[in-house]
Formats: sequence, structure tokens, C-alpha cells
Amino acid sequence: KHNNPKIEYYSRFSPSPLSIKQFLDFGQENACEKTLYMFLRKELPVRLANTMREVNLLPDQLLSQPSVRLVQKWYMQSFVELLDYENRKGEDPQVLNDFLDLLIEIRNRHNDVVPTMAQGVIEYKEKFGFDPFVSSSIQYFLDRFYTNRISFRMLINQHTLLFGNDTNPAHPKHIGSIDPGCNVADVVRDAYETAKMLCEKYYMASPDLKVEEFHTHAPKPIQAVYVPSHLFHMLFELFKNSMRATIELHEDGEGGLPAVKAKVTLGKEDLSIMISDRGGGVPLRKIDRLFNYMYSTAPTPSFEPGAVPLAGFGYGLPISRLYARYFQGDLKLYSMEGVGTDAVIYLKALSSESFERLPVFNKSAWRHYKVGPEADDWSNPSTEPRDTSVSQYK
Ligand code: W6P
Repeated sequence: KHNNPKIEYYSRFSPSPLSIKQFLDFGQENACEKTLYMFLRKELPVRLANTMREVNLLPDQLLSQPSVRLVQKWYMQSFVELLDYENRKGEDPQVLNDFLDLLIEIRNRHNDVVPTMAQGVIEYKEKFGFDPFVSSSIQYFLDRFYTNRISFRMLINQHTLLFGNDTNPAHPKHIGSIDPGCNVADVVRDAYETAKMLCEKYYMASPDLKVEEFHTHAPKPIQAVYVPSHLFHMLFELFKNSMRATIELHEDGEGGLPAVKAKVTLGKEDLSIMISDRGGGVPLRKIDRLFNYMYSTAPTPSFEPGAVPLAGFGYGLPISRLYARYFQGDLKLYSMEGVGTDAVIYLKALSSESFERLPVFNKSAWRHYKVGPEADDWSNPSTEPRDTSVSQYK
């Protein structure tokens, strides 16, 4: 399926995960562009090849959709262009500059990968409907594929921010995209304000925000060594969901809207951020769907042309969870139907523990695509005698 033997070669290497601490060390005073060039010209093809092998395992009906083909073409082109540097010496400043330009070109080429893959899933669903086995393959695949993309862009961003001309004058203390003293509550307020603007636009109202910081042994304000743009992305998504739920539950506006609350806490292991709303909650049965790619691309209810709903459609939540997991954290929803929802972002408190969590293409990954879900080994609520010829998944 892939005619480039180099993909086979590079996919045999496992990606090398870096910790946030290593990203910082790479970027500090003695930052050596040549060393990083040497690392990236191997590591980027390795990460691309690992993912390209996995794309090829998708069901044929999905692989053959035009948008999926287009994405595959982008990956192949970027892979081939990176191979130009396999034997080019890092001593030549011209090589280093050309490499930098190539990284920027690749980043731009891949800008629309997420909506284009989503389009592929829609195309598939329109033609073949909802299939539980394909849905679970797609879930497994897209989680890994998007994690790979997050990591790929992280590497590119670090290199271009550290060595390109686009150094960030607004944030002189940042090391590339990492803020070694990221004020978490500031990012919370920032994400809230941005969500609030959207919310006001659609509903002409928005709930207030209350922020609390807990610090048993930590000084205020609570700081993280983290990528503020990742944190912003997650918080913005959570605020949109909380605001929408709050407003839709209190549509009459009588008695005002209950505030959305944010709690920030730093423990020995975890830095946790809880966003709580009183938006009426979500029944347990439906929580998993909020993270399901195939569900989220369900035939979109028709809004006015060009209008985007505040939250609840698209890939916002599953991708936010990938950002959290990318550096060994997580994102969880605890909801009580009838009351509201607590969403918690968990980050590692220590930058030495925040290693990239990367998908590896191997036999075990391969098995996920080839073996269907096992037969259910729990009872079926149906009172009818069980018909074993029919799928357990509705
Ligand atoms: C809800 C549904 C939801 C998803 C994510 C975050 C917060 C909330 N609140 O009602």
C-alpha cells in the first residue's frame, strides 16, 4: 500500500519521548541548533512513519475516502521532503536555515488535518452508517493519530521558536512554547474571558467565574512548567461546555445564572484544575459519547450557514483530553444528572515526570485493527432470550 521502503525502515524505530524538562534543557542558554537538527532529522521521519503505517491499517472503506487520501498525501510529501536531510551535514548554516524553512512549510501543510480527517469520518458514515467495530477502530486510531500530530507540532514549534526569527517578544521568559512559570489561574481567566465573548455572542448572557487556589505547601500563585497554549485549549473547551449547559438549563434567566467555578491545586504529584458548573449534568450513559469521534461527527444539526455552535459538536473534548494525556496528565468528567458537571484537568506537578506519551506502531497496535471487539461476557438487560447472531452493540 505504501511504495516507499523508507517508511518501512523508519517505522521500525520507536519514537523517543521527551520530558518537558528535556525540552527546557534543549532550549536553555547553550541551545545547540546543530544538535537539535541532528535529532529532528531522524525523529520527525520516525514519528511520521509510525503514524503512516497505522493509517494503512484503517478499514478500506475509510481509507478510500477522498479526504483521507488527501491527508495521506500530505504525510507522504512531508516525509519525502524530510528525507532530503538524511545526509546533509549540520555544520553548514545554509542547511540549518533550509531545514527551518521546511519545518514551517510542513507545519502549514498539515494545518487542516483535523477537520479533513473529520470530513473523512463523515463521508464514511454517510455511505456505510454507524458500525460499532469501525467506531472503536476509529476511536483508537484518531486518539493515536492526533497525539502523534500534537507531538509532531510540538517538536516543530520548539525548533522554529528557538532558532527562527519568530522569537516571541511578548514572552521573553518562554522557552519556545513552554512557560517555565506558567500562572495557571491567569490561563484559567484568559480562557474564561475568550469563551465568555463567544457565549455572549450566541446567548446574550454568560455565567460569572469564581477562581479559587488551594495550596497546602505551595506558594501562591500556583505555577506550572507547561505549554500555556495547550492548557488554554483544554480550558477554553471546558468553559464553552459549562457555559452552554448553564445557559440552556436556566433559559428563563430567572434568579440569574449560577457561576462557573474553577479550583486550582498543586499537590506533590498532581497539579489539578477543576471546572464546575451547575448546568444540570449529563447522564452517565452519555458521558463516553462526549469523547467519541464518530458520535461527535453525527449528522450535524443545521445551524445558520457559517454559524458554529458554542460547544458540543466537533472534536473539542476528545482532543483536549489528548493534550492532557500527552504530558502524562488526564482530563475527566464527573457529572451528576440533575445538578451539574465537574471537569478535572490533571497535570504532572513535576516537569521531570511530564514525558511525552506517544503512540508506537507495533504488533500490539496492529492487533487492535485486525481483531474485533470480543463477545460480551456480561448479561444482556433484554428479557428476550439472547440472539447470539446479532451484535450486542445497538
Ligand atoms: C455539561 C457537559 C459538559 C462537558 C464538558 C465540560 C462541562 C460540561 N457540562 O453539562
